[in-house]
Amino acid sequence: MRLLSTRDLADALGVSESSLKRWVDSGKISASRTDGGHRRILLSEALRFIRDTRAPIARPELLDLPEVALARASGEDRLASYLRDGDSMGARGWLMARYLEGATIAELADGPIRDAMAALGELWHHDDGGVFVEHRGTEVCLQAVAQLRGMLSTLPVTAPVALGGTPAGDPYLLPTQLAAMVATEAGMRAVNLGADTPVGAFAHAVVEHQPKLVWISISTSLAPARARSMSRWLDTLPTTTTIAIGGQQSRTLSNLPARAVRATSMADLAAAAGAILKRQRAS
Ligand code: B12
Repeated sequence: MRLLSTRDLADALGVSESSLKRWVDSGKISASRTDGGHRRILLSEALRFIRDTRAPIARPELLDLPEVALARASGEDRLASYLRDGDSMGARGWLMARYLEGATIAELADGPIRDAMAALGELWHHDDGGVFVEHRGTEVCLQAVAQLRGMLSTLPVTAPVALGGTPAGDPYLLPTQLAAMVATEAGMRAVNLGADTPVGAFAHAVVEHQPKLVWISISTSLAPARARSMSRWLDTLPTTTTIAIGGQQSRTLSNLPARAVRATSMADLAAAAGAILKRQRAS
């Protein structure tokens, strides 16, 4: 991870170096010292400070965020346009800029990402050209979301685990990736098993990771036999495990254990993760 000098960060934020040194010395920004006594700031710490204080970035390229500068320069204000045009840099810059302005992952997922993907999903009705644009845009969105995932802080090994994925036959990668990021942002260590995960694989993963939260994302209609085997398995989970079920076709999973939460948004998942962490802190 890159280390910034106080001059680097001051220039990026468009403030004086003396202000920046003051913020470091008062503990607003954590820094280490070189052998010569110079302050050095981790890029991740600089981004945390920018997000928490909503500090405007004057020169994003100085923080290794050239895509933010590019998205700004293009003036395009809709994620959907970047996805439709297959503009990977633009989509990454747009998402990252919103994140650095303070939007949470759940807000981005339930708002612009969901809306932009829904707009993309209208295209395949028309012709193969629409299908091509939809597939390309989905890939661009997945890349942008993955880059954002890399910016989330790493959590201590003592943090409780959240684990999830989509059932066998469900190819949808984006919602389960976002669920993992929402759990991480809430303070849980996320294990995302990704798309098309058989029940047996969920079962093995749960034995290994002992999660406090299991999420299942269902975007495509679940065949009755698969739904039965999934709900039988969920029933075997310890009562201390929170179960969250969501996604466009989550209704096709019936006979859930009574304690399973049916959720419609990533905000609901963030709330479930927050409640687990609150209980853990209290005990
Ligand atoms: C990308 C995409 C695909 C890609 C997926 C690629 C990949 N690897 O991920 C591919 C190309 C595989 C695909 C295939 C198909 N697709 Co498709 N696809 C989409 C699209 C455009 C985006 C889905 C997406 O990622 N959305 C973004 C996420 C973030 O939004 P979301 O799913 O709404 O999730 C939100 C909530 O539900 C919730 N949530 C989700 N999961 C969870 C989990 C938990 C625990 C919680 C708490 C909350 C939660 O939070 C999210 C954020 O708010 C949608 C359009 C749309 N409206 O969504 C169509 C769409 C879902 N597809 C559709 C169709 C018809 C198909 C195909 C049948 C097309 C075909 N003829 O082959 C196939 C079927 C594939 C299958 N096996 O089921 C239709 C479904 C219509 C219907 N209601 O039945 C849609 C709606 C497009 C449309 N407008 O017609 N698709």
